[in-house]
Amino acid sequence: MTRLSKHPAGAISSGVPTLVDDLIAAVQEQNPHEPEFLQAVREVVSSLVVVLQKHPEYRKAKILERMVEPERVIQFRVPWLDDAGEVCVHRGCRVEFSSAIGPYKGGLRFHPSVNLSILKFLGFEQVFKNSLTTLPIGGGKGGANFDPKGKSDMEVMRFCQSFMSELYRHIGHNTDVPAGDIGVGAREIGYLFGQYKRLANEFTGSITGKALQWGGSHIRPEATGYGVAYFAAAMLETRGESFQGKTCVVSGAGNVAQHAVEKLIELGAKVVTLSDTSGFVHDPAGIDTEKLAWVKNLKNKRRGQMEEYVDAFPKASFTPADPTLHYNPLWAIAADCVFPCATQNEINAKDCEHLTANGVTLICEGANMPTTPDGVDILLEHRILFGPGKAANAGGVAVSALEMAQNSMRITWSREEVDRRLHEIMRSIHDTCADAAETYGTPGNYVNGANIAGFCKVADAMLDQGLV
Ligand code: NDP
Ligand code: 2IT
Repeated sequence: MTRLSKHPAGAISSGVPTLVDDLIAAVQEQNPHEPEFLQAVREVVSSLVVVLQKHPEYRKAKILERMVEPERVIQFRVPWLDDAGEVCVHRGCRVEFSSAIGPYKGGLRFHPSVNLSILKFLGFEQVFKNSLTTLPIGGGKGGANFDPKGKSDMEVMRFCQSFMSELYRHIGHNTDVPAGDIGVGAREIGYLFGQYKRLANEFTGSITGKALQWGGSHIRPEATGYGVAYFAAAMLETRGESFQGKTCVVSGAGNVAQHAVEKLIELGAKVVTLSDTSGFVHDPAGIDTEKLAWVKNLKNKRRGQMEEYVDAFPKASFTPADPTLHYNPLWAIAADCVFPCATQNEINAKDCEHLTANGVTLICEGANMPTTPDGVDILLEHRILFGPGKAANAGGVAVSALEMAQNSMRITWSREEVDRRLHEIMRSIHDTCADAAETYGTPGNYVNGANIAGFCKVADAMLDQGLV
């Protein structure tokens, strides 16, 4: 028996805070070198005290204790040859976290920082996110500590083929359906799917984010960013506001950032920043559709860095990334609305102090867990509209699930149809989070709302399915 199951089944509800503290301590003890995973667990679990108090059946069945343990973790060697003929070896992994409400579903991340802690935090978050989408998908995440940056297309292809040569035996359209994430875009998905199809000898929807011509869905590339903007618009609406004339600060310059900016411009906002690992650009005149097209070409085709932006648009300024600073000057730029769309823990408490001092109205997370917990506390204390990633960025995986549905039916819905469904889903996620926050006594707190609503659906499924 592990420490995770030491509590008596009938713990009285007044003992729930202790139960939760003990659970966090046990997770820490069993996963001592996984700070990101622990951070994600702590955040979710602290929202759930009120739920466990109300639902002894969840306590009795040890739902939470089971949910913090992935159903399966697969780790494997990825050997490949670079263009110079050198042997390279990377570590691949797939965390199959929960299949309570559908096949494991979640992206693959290729980035040198990838480790088990990061993949477990992402897989854990994905369980709740996918539950919120209204669609039947479980949660998972995978990836490798491989950096596609600076590699030739043929090197990326050889890596993807080697990675899939192991992964293919664990996935499938009814089992586990990977997709993209940081470092895994259209090019990587193409190579991964090609190798999957070759090994499995079947053309099924076992990967999403495919190109439109061979099984992809309209709007999937845009879905995460568009969804973030739709979610933020719904939050603004609760205060009778819209994006018209609002100044927005966005981080990242990849898939999520590009399409968030595209939709924000369409909704009447003025976006003044974008960033990548080289630093950030500040363009006070606004990044319009023409400049955005230039950025898309830079990042998706030429695979260059944002520092080049000021050569093309000299009225903008570029601030190089400075890891010695304890805050990011990007978040000190005055704005009405803020969209972190790069990576985890990119906004800390100091940054949140700058944001609140500048009178920010809304922060909506395009990335997964981009705000540190002490930062989130500051934003909530100031009653800023705060959309947590697991709700706000769920549009990407939601349209992935729509891609799976289209693949199963062997049909393709129109762009308008998918966008309409995405819009409806984001509205539904917003309302579900708002309702759950209200029901459990913290109106306007979308963090609690997302955690509670995401949890209850999975918990009920687990109760129905017995001890598995
Ligand atoms: P991309 O690889 O397309 O873009 C990532 C961007 O963030 C790049 O501009 C990259 O800079 C920058 N970035 C990455 N890591 C760091 C870092 N450590 N410090 C500073 N900048 C960094 O990824 P996505 O846009 O797909 O993903 C962005 C975020 O959104 C991630 O948190 C991801 O998990 C999340 N997400 C993605 C979804 C999707 O559908 N793609 C769905 C839901 C969430 P550079 O170009 O220099 O590497
Ligand atoms: O974090 C995420 O939700 C994603 N990277 C998208 C996952 C997916 O399966 O589309």
